[in-house]
Amino acid sequence: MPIAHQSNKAVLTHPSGASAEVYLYGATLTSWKVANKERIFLSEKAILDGSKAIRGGIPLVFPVFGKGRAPHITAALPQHGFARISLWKLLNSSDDTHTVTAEFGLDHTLISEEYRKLWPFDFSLVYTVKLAAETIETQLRVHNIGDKSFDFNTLLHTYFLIPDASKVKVVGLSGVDYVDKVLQTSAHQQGDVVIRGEVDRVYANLKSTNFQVPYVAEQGGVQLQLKGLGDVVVWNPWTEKAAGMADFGNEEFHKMICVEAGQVAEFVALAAGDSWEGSQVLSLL
Ligand code: TA6
Repeated sequence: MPIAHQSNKAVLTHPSGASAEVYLYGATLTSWKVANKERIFLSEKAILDGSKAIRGGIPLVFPVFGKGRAPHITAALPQHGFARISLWKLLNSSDDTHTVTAEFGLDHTLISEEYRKLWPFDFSLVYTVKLAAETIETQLRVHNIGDKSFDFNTLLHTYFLIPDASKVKVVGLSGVDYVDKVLQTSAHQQGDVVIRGEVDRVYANLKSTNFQVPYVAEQGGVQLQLKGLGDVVVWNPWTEKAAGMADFGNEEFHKMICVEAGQVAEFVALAAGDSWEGSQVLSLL
């Protein structure tokens, strides 16, 4: 059955055997398997009962990246916004010879009173997951269905499962300026990004829409093809930050890298009645 709708998640299964799982909590995709091999990192300590953002998968950051800053209206919202900690609906699903598709929705009537007060805009989010034999596309559409314009950040906060963090690189960011949140400075990327310690960087104004994360010591890796997303965040917590997260194993930083596509360096302004969309297609190297 292409789509199995369980109480708290939807399971997509492609005739090729590829599969994906999306929790309604945050519309968080927590698994993508091709050839029976998992490609997405989910912490063994991740909390999956809807009481906290899921540690791993593809959490959806909206309407603010990180902690908003006063006087901006997002200042009082939780870190990374409310979308990843709200309960979404499965709107519909379909399948054809090539693709299994599921659409999830969240709007201002589905978020808590608290967040509604903090972010008093009428909005509708539609998140589409398209699973094919060897690729998966995740697309977010933001609709301003109110009579006031609003600003937002958004990010597909993707955690990739990798053999060894010290033996991967991110290709496609060379020549791009970034904000280094570890060293609290701005810098210019030269060559590929490698992980040799804690990395937390926001690359803005990308020069390409295509990025690869090849495994250096062995065959394989993943590729990201972006549309409508102009920034990439690269994150690995390494030892200290890993030890400081209760929902993350102390040694799990060896097995993951976050390469996150979105609009975070600046806010996107969306006028009343307007819509915005951005997407990524993940494929295998
Ligand atoms: O996207 C990278 C980042 O903003 C890091 O600064 C780190 O905080 C990470 O997200 C995880 O954030 P979380 O709120 O899920 O603990």
